[in-house]
Amino acid sequence: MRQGQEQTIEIRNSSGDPEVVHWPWLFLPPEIDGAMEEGTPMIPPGSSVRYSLKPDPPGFRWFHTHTFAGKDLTKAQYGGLHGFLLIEPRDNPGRYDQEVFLALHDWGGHFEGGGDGYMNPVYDVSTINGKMLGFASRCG
Ligand SMILES: [Cu+2]
Repeated sequence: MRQGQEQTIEIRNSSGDPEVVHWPWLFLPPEIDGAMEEGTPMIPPGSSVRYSLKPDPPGFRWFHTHTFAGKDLTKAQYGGLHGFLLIEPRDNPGRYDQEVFLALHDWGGHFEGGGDGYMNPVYDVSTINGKMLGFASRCG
């Protein structure tokens, strides 16, 4: 996105639960900011919403769910409901030839108990941009 250039974003909730998308560090009105405690309505399952916004300030951002997953390590943020957002400055977008985003995420979570009754989340798989280490058999 370009700073200050109006964008229309459609979000479809394909999950089975009410969802909401937070846009941290963007200057947005509370009804679309994505924090339900500040007034953004939840998106019902199977529904879509359309937001119009003028992205600001510039920089690397991300968006993510603000739904509380509780102990369900497959829901919300645990389920990978996040993404990247690059807002290039209105003027002087910089001198680079490539921008590379890396998303590290853990999957297949479950709780394992400690001797003191405390439960720790443990994951089966870790990925970078959705790929496990060794996904590509050859590099270079
Ligand atoms: Cu947030």
